[in-house]
Amino acid sequence: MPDLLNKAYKDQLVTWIGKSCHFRLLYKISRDGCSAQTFHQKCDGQGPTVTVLYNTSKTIFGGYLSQSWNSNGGYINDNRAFVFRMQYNGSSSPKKFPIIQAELDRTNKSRHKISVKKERKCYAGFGSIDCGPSFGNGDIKTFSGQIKRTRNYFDLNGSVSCLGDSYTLHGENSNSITNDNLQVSDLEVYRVVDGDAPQSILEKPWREYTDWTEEKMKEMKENLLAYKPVAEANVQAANILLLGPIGSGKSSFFNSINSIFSKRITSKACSGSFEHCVTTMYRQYKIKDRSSRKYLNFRLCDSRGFEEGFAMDTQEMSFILDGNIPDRYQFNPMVPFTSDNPKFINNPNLNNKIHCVAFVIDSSSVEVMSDSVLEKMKDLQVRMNQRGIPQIVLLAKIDKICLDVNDDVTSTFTSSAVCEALEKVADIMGLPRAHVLPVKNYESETKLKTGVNILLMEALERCLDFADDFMDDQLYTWASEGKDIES
Ligand SMILES: Nc1nc2c(ncn2[C@@H]2O[C@H](COP(=O)(O)OP(=O)(O)OP(=O)(O)O)[C@@H](O)[C@H]2O)c(=O)[nH]1
Ligand SMILES: [Mg+2]
Repeated sequence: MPDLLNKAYKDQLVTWIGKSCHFRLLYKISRDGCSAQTFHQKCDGQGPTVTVLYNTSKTIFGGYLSQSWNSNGGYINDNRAFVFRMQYNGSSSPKKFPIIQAELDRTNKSRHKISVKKERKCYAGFGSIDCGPSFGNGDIKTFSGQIKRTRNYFDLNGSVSCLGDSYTLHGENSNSITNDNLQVSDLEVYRVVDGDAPQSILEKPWREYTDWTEEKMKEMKENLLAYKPVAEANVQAANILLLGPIGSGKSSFFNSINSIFSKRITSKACSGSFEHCVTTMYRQYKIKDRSSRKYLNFRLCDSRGFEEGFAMDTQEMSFILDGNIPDRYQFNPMVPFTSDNPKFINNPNLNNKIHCVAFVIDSSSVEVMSDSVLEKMKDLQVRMNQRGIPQIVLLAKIDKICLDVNDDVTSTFTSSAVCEALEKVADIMGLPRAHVLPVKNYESETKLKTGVNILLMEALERCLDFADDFMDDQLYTWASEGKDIES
């Protein structure tokens, strides 16, 4: 989910902070949920941060701390802290309100004398596990506990009535800074990182994708659960064939999709990193939804990876595309499958055929893909084109080519590294860029993540759309040739 702070406002913050720096989004209530506990999990100990609130009066305000947030239950002493207003009622109106340094008398008692020493103390922030970001001595209390979204905003239970207690307001007041309105569409906390922003994150996304919310994820899941192939095709399940170089993430893609519907990380298909192919058996995997205990109406067909030094039998691949090869067929590069094999499916119908091919390509090795592997894929594409089978590329392992995506996949569509890899793959494969879908498979995670699920399901939805197009096309061809669908 892209951050909301525009470049001009970021530049303004850099000027106020007084040194070259850039901003990394740590926490965002519309994405991560509005909970004090989550805020502390994501922001404690992260060094300097900027907190930004966007209220429903179109006013943007917040605060900067050069010290880390903590959950110690005490004040954060920071003489560089400030609160600010960026925008007021929809118009740009930047103003910085610096911290007031309180002079405190500290009494030192030694055996012989009592001395009073002046000490400067700043009540810049308050770190408590029960509270979201809090500035000053109650100047800006954002929220405590957990706040549920109300329609399209969060009605924060904090207050700004003490604004001006610990920060100098230069004649302004809480109303002219915040409208005294804590109904916010969002609250973001950014880590302030020294140095200029790396080029990897672009100002504008290269592909429009704005909704990374849990609601969107649920909606996508519902859509996939409701998916049925084109009714007239009389096909029980759409068949998506996963193809690609060894170790590119084919089995992991199936495992990841299976995990989403199992509601936990699963690894039914063996995956791993070995010199040779891990998958040696052709598998047509169905996926069962854990809640409804129903199978989804598509199959992910996992196959052996293309390997240098192992000649791929293109006839065998044609048999897979045409539906002549059964589930659980053990590939044997020495003895390819032939029509004499007793398991050979004669007269396959549309149920057995592949309806969409998804090439799985490791984004971190696009540059080093060998010519022989490329040649194999091109050769196969010719066979697919002859049959009119649609093709898609799943650009996997995007977490390996961009640190920001590794931190958080919601940066995928602003990552220049992902954009470059995608353009390169589209070019190599001769496919439109819209047919290349970035994904991150589950590999080291122990828990499901909303953003990862959304990317995976987006890719799967496209495969199913394409599979439907293929079935439609077959029906049309057969109708025009006067054949029935069983032929
Ligand atoms: N970081 C990262 N690692 C991944 C991703 N997808 C797969 N992997 C890892 O890459 C390795 C190979 O993944 P597999 O799913 O076994 O690849 P495959 O294409 O099925 O490989 P073969 O069956 O050998 O052809 C495993 O160690 C996975 O954990 C991804 O999106 N990100
Ligand atoms: Mg595999």
